[in-house]
Amino acid sequence: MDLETFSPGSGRLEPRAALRTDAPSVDLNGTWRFRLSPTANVPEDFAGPDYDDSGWDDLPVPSHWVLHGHGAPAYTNVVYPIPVDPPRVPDENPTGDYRRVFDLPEGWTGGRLRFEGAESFARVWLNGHELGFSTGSRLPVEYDAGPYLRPGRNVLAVRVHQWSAATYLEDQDMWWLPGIFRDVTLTRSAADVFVRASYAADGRGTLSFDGPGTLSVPELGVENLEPGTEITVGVRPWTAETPHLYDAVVTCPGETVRLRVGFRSISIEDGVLLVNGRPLLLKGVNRHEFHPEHGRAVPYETMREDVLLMKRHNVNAVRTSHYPPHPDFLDLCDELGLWVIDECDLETHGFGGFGWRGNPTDDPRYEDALLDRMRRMVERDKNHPSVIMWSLGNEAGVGRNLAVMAGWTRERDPSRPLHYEGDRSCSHTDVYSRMYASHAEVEAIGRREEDPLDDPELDARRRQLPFLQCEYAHAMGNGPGGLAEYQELFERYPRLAGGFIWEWIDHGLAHPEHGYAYGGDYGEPVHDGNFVIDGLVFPDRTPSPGLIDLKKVFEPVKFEFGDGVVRVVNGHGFTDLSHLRFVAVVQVEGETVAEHRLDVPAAGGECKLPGFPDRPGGERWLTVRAELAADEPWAPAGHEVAWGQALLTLHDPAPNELLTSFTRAATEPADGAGVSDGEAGQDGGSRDGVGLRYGGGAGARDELIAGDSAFDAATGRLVRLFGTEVDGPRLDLWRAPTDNDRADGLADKWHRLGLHRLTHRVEEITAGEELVVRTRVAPAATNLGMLATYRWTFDGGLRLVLDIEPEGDWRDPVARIGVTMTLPGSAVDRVTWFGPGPGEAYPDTGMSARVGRWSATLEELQTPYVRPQENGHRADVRWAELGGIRVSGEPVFGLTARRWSAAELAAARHLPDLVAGDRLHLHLDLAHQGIGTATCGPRPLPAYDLLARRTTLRLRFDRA
Ligand code: IPT
Repeated sequence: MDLETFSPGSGRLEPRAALRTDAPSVDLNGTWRFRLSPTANVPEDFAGPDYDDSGWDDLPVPSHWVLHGHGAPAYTNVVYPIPVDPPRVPDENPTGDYRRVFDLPEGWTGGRLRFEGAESFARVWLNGHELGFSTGSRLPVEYDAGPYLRPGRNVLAVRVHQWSAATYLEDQDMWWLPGIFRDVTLTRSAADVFVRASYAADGRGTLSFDGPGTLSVPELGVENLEPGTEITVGVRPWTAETPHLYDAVVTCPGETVRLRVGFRSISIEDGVLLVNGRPLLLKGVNRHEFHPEHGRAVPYETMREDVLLMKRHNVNAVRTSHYPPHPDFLDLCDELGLWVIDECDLETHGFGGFGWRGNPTDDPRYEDALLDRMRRMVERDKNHPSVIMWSLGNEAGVGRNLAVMAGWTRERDPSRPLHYEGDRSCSHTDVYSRMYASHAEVEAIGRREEDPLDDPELDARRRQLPFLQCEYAHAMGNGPGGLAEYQELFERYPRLAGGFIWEWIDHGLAHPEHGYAYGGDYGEPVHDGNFVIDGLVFPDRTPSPGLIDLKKVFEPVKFEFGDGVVRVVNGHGFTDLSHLRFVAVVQVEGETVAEHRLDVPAAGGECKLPGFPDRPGGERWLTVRAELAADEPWAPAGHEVAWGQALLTLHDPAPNELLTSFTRAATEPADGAGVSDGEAGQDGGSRDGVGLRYGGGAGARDELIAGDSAFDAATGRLVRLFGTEVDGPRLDLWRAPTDNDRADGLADKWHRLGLHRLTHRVEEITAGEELVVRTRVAPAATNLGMLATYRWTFDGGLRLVLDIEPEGDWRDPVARIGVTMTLPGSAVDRVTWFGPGPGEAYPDTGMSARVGRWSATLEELQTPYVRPQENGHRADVRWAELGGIRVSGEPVFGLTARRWSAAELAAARHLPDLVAGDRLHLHLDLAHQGIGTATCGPRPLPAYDLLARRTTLRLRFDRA
């Protein structure tokens, strides 16, 4: 067989719509017989009906064979895993032979064999007759089975080759996962229907259709509409916010087809993207099909979970990166309401490395294949109201074949704009699309002040197009940072139609040893590591902090607080606020003291707040929440859609008690034989040095004691805090680099400078009413340093004022400025704090954190990024209690608590590498470096760079 043919297939029937029909069908999913061969050169005798496959294995269909013990998955982003030599492919070409025996129902005649997706080159035989072959892995294909079906027993045989000429068209950034991974059916359905339903802003819809038979929509009183006739009816429009669908029936010869029709119109006016005449703001995500056990063979319930999760996090749009999804996914988008950019199964990114020489996109020999892919997508998905744009593909360079794809599509379906990002000239598209453009560039485009194209005509045309970011805010590891600033721009400039976060899910494959595997974990010779772990949800679909933040940033309701009033702003595009109820909650130090319903007008507007009770002590906060008033198909009543917070009153803390002086004592080393807290408390309690006590004996240590806390007299480090043995807070400037820190080049700079191996030198210790420990903190081999002066006082609690002063020419941002101390691991298992929570927050993330009283176990404080890295920092903490100690900020501090050190965190490659030690590592920070999204896109905005500067950290330690 010629795997190196440019032809997209043979023996196939014309592509048609995915339809629900009452035509009989036989579900051919299930257990098939399977054999894997290392090359394509295997006898074809297996296709015969009487072939003995008893020596083969069982394999489920749909599935990928590499996830069932045959061969292994491989991950590459841009580069091809085979030599770039189109259309040729290596002799080593994993080839899966499949056999399935089925019984034909009695009286059955005719029919089509339909494959929804096979990766990548599939030949099909029925009862020994070859029906044809097809490529285009994520697109359906049908063969006429009629002539070869037999009454009773039938044998279907399929041979799937991993590599073919078509491989060059499928270079998407994802795992290479061969196999029949979507459904297989034998169907007697043959109908193709194209319903066109548009909406005019005045409540009128127009309806027509192409296809056999007649169309009825009982709810609209439409009966037996003939093909090609257009009628106007009064309808409720379809939008992602109001996904009204009308059941339609097309009575065709031999079958009755059911469709759900949604009326909506997409247009572009003066560079603004409109739906039903109103501006559309896409709050989108890029969705790959992925399941940690099943790869791209995603179970229906999982697809549904994706849509529900998106809706519940205020996501309103999906780009089906970078291929058409399983058809059921689009049904769910119609039903539950998501705007969709449906993207063709095309990417040739690996040619970019050679200046795009030889790119199939510009190779006439590949024209048929590219057009074939576009046709099969458009024909399959043309009836979905959720699909509002067709995308020609992703990262496929530029070339003549794009014009062919676009030309055909415009003719076939003029109702939807075309999208393609890879051609900056926008020659074939109706929208200007970019990926990972910086905030500044997005703003320039919003103002229509972008840099011009060389060709003035094309430039003038592009300047009239709406703009969207088909990918932005790369959600790899900790992050993305900068979401709020992008959203602010999208909402400010009408030309900006929003965008799609990269990407929905971490593609971590379940792995017995690593937990979740990424590139390289299967021994791939060429791979791109954890670049495939860049999602808003973890592989098991637990929302990551990035998604929780995104929910806040995408909120369709905003609150503006004034004196005794709150202004509620409706940010929906197509609905008012009548589906929401509003609750106001007042909390003092995180304890609820009042709760009220607010009467908010359906259109939004100003709303008077009732008087709220107060009580002394701490902070009094008002939180207003918008929740669903009734169950929606995507979330139950009470689901929170948006919230806002305002500080009502701030009570000054009680003044300090009288100070206790520090006194010198000698004690045994800290192995439990030292001073007990009772003794230390008594001894240290005097102001005149009476308690000075030298324990003597070998290994005794001089201590400076105040109350029940003690410092090592030689190092000035805190060794005992209210009886708990600790290893004192010391200046720390480093964190386990995030993926974004690495991509930004900062992680390397920190490493070269030695921020992870600071040395501490005590210059002077003076003790009296105040214990002052002057130190110089610096890494080896540099003349840079930090003068760190710890000033301790004791007034029943221990107060630290840490002055930090950089010495030398510090140029690059540091990772953090704060202190790190350790406690016995057994002392702590839960942390309670007052401040923003419950999730992690860094300078340019954590928009979802709200002020309150929170409590979490140490385990819950860790964010399980698949590739371990800095995580779990709680920002602006007022106070935290752990292990009998209360730490307070003056006014706030950043809190991170772990059972491993930053060095151990940095060394881990997978989550199981992190093993709890016997110490608790407590980081109390003044500031952190921003996160940004440098793994793909801009580094942190300048405001979020943490430059070394003279600064002061103030903390208190009390008994909890
Ligand atoms: C962009 C790709 O379109 C996407 O598939 C993914 O690889 C993403 O990058 C990074 O995760 S292309 C990039 C060169 C901007």
